[in-house]
Amino acid sequence: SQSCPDGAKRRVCYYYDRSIAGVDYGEDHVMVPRHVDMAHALIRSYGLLGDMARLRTRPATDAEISGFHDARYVRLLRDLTPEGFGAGGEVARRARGCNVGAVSTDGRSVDNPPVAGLWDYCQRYAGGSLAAARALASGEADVAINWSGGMHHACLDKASGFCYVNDIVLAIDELLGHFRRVLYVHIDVHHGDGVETAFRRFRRSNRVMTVSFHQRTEGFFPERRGLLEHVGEGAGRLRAVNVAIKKGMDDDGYCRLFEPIMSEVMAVFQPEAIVMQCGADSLSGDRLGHQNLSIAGHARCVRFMRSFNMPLLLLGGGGYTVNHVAACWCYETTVAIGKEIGDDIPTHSYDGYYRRQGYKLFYPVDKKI
Ligand code: V1S
Ligand code: ZN
Repeated sequence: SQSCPDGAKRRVCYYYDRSIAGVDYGEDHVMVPRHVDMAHALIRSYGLLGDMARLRTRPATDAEISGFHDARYVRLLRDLTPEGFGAGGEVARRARGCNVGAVSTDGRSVDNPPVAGLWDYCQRYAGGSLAAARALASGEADVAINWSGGMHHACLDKASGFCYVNDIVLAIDELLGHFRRVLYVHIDVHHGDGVETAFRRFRRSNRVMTVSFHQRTEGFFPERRGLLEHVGEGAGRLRAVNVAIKKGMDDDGYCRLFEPIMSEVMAVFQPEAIVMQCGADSLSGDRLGHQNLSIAGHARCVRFMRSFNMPLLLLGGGGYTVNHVAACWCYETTVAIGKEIGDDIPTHSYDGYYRRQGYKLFYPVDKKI
C-alpha cells in the first residue's frame, strides 16, 4: 500500500492476462487488444508492479456470463470459430442474428468479427473484471484495475461496438451483492449505451446510477443514444445521467463539466462503490474520437473519482491510437497507486512506439479539432 497526497492509503489490485494481447480483430480493424500489453509493458518498465497486488484469477464461467447475457447468445459465442463462420451455414446465420460478422457490403472490416479464440477472450476479460469486483467487495483492495475490461456496448443478446460480453454489467452485479448503491462513470468517447440499457431497461434498478460523458455529434456511434433527456424510467428514473459533448473539448472544458456534475452525483446518489470506464478514445489524437483531452486531463477525472475514497474499479475500453492508450492507462495506474513518475519513458520492448513523441509519456495535445 502507498501513502497518497490526501494522506489516505490505497491498496491496489491489478489484473493482466497476456493471452488477451494476441487477440486479432483483423488487419484493418481499429480495435487492437495489444494496447493492453503495451500498457502493461510500460507499467512494468516504470517499476509499478511492486506497488500493486497482481490479481490471478480464472476465466469467467458460462454461468457467470449468463448472469447477464441471454443463454442462446452465450451458446453462440462458445460455438463460434472463424472456420465455422467462414463455412456459412447454421453458426454463421446465428452469428449474424447476434450482430457478429454482419457483412459489410463494401467489403471493409466489420465492427464485431468472429475473431479466433473469441470465447476464451471474453471469458478472460470478464473474469478479470469479476475478480477485481470481488477484491473490492471483500475489502482486499481499495482500487482494482482491469485495463482489458470496459467493453461497454455489449448487449444482453448481441454484440455491439467491438464488445461481445459486457464485463461492466457483470462486475456491477457482483458489487451489488455487497454494496447498496453502485455508481458507473464513463469517459470513453462513445456513449455507454450497453451499461445504461442493462440497468434502465432490463434491471430497472434504482441501486445503480450511470453517468456517461460522450461525444454526441451527427452520425457518431452509437446513434440516437445518450441524449440529456434520457434519464431512465420507472424505478430507474433519474438514475441515468447523460452529458453529451461536442467535438474538440480540451482539459479545461471537460473538467469544468466533469467535476461539478460528479460532485453533485456523489452528494445526491451517495454510492458505496464506483466503477469507472476509462476509455482512452476521448484523448486528443485518437483515430475515432474527436476530443482534445490530454493524458493529464483524462487522468484528472480518475484522480477526482479516487478522491472520494471509496471502493473504485478502473476499467479500460476504447482507445485507437495505441501509444496514447498505453501511456494514459500507465499514468492512471500511478494515479490509483498514488505515486509520481517521470515523463521519460524507460527502455522497454515497445519503446519504439513512443519515438514520435520524443519518448515522453505526456505527448503534446495537437488542437486540430
Ligand atoms: N467510429 C467508428 C467506427 N469505426 C469502426 C471500424 C473501423 C475499421 C474497422 F476495420 C472496423 C470498424 N467502427 C466504428 C463504429 C463502432 C465504434 C465502437 C467503439 C467502441 C468503444 O470504443 O466505445 C468501446 C470499445 N461503428 C460504426 O460507426 C458503425 C458502422 C456504423 C460504420 C463502420 N462499419 C464498419 C460498420 C457500420
Ligand atoms: Zn469508445
